[in-house]
Amino acid sequence: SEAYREMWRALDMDLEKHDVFLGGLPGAFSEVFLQQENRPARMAYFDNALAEAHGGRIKEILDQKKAGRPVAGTFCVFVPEELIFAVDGISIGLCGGAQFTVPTGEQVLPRNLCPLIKSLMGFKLDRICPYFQAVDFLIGETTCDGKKKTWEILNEYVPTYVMELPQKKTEADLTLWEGEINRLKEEIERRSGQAITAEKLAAGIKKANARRAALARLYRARQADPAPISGKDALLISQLAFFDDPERFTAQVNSLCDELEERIARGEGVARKGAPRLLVTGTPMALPYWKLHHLVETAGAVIIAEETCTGTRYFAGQVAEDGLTVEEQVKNLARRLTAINCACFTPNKERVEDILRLAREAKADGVIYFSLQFCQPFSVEGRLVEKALQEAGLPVLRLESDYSEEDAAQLKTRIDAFLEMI
Ligand code: BJ8
Repeated sequence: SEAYREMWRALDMDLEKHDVFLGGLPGAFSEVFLQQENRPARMAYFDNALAEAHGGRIKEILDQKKAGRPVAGTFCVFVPEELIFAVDGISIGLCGGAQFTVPTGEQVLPRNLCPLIKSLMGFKLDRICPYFQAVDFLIGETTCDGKKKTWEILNEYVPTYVMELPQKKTEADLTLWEGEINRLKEEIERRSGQAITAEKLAAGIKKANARRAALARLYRARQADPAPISGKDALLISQLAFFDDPERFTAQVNSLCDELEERIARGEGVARKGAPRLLVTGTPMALPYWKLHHLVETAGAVIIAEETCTGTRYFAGQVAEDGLTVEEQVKNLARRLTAINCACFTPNKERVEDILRLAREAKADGVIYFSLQFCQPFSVEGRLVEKALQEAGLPVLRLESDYSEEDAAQLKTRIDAFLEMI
């Protein structure tokens, strides 16, 4: 609408490029999502949330910003959004999942870098992401080398604060991380002009915990056979978790879970009973990356869990709510470090244990180990995971890909062969 165009112009967006970018999305969305059979009715909320991602949701954020609420962008599930919520701030997960912006990212970054990083950089340079235009500041973190060094470049365009995330999980690392959370707290206090009291932080922790609990409930519903919801729809919900208003989103996920639980009670599913059930593990899949899920599910299998940061790692590690002082609360926030098993850590054998447990809980027939091209942590760790899965007798298919569609036919052939074998 004209009102949205006015809003985008005010955000200094490149309207022409943005038109081209948005132009391709409805067709892709319809093909990937709307043509699925027997979708849960309550997916309607999430379909609309996606449709309004550059419209209604941005307007809402800008109104809240005008009312004095700070807006922060993040790129990693370790960054404690609880601190942003504590000052009534808005937290947006900004990883990029679109091939469209990769070539622009490559103007300032090496080509042999993970597409997630090139895409997010391209979104900023192309000025086609209203969220990137609306944020007051970004919070980066020292995870993989690619991300860590990208913050230095991104900082030329948007103020980027960097948290030092440790790479091991000893007591010394927990102490370092606790200090980093305290420093972020001071930064957010300075930017928002508000002191973070125990009461405010408790409210922030509750908000984030409630969202994690709702996503965990969705994950449990997917363990049913037949699965009551497709992997594609579950992935879309995870992706929207990074943008949507957390309280409204949580209520909608819980309402969807009510519907899914009724389906389970009736024995009703989206895929036919007996369809191969696959667990996907590896790198995160940022919006609008749906390629792998679409290929797998159109081949007749159903994805019943993702051990990724757009899956179980996002909601891992509830934060204890028993902290009475801010110091105790920050300690509780820091302890979440031990619950998320990202390949950026060494050693990281807990991730292998997570994958085996998730495969068992969700009754997986096989596992797809997925890495984005040039992601060193996840592709190197693939060998350990593959070995452990083989020892446990679980078939595993290792795939590496980027955001382009060039390898779709080749991936399809390998997925088909895998499904035939399991
Ligand atoms: S906790 S997975 S969100 S770092 S950007 S590591 S895909 S080369 S995203 Fe991540 Fe936090 Fe870990 Fe999760 Fe590889 Fe790309 Fe790096 Fe990536």
